[in-house]
Amino acid sequence: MDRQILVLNGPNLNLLGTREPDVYGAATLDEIVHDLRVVAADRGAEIKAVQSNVEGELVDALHDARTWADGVVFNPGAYTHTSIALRDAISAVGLPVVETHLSNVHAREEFRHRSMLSAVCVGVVCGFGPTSYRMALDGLLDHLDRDVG
Ligand code: CA2
Repeated sequence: MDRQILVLNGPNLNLLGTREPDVYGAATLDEIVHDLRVVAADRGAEIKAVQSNVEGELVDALHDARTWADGVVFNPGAYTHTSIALRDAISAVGLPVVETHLSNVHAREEFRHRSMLSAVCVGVVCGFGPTSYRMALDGLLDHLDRDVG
C-alpha cells in the first residue's frame, strides 16, 4: 500500500502567496501542496494536507495521524518557538515528523533561533522556500524506507 503522509501547516501559512513574498515566496499553500502530491505520487506516497491557525487543532491533527499516517511534514509556524503542547503531541504519537520552514529561521530574529520541537523530530529543513517541503518529504520517505529495511 502507498505510504500515507500528513502535510501539516500552522498559523498564518494560509496567507502564503498573498503577503510578504520577500520572506516567504510567491507560492500559495495550495501550490506547494500540489507540487508535493506530484513528488509523492512519483515515490508511491499519498498526501493529506491540513492547515490550522489553532494550536489545539494542530495537536488533534497529530493525534488523528497516529491512526492512518506513516509520517508528517510539519511547518508549525510561530508555534515552533513556543509550543510545549505540540512537542508533547509529537512525542506522544511516535510518528516520524520533519520540522519544515520556508525561511532560514537561524538568519532571522533571535527568538526564531530556538525550536521547542526540533529535538523530538527526525529532521529539520529550513531556508529553501517551497523546496524545503520537497526536501522534507524526500527525507521523510527515505527515513521510512530505511526503517522498514
Ligand atoms: O519560515 C517558516 O516557514 C516559518 O515557520 C514561518 C512562520 C514563522 O513564525 C516561523 O518563525 C518560520 C510564519 C508564517 C507566516 O506566514 C505568512 C505567510 C504569508 C504572509 C504572512 C505570513
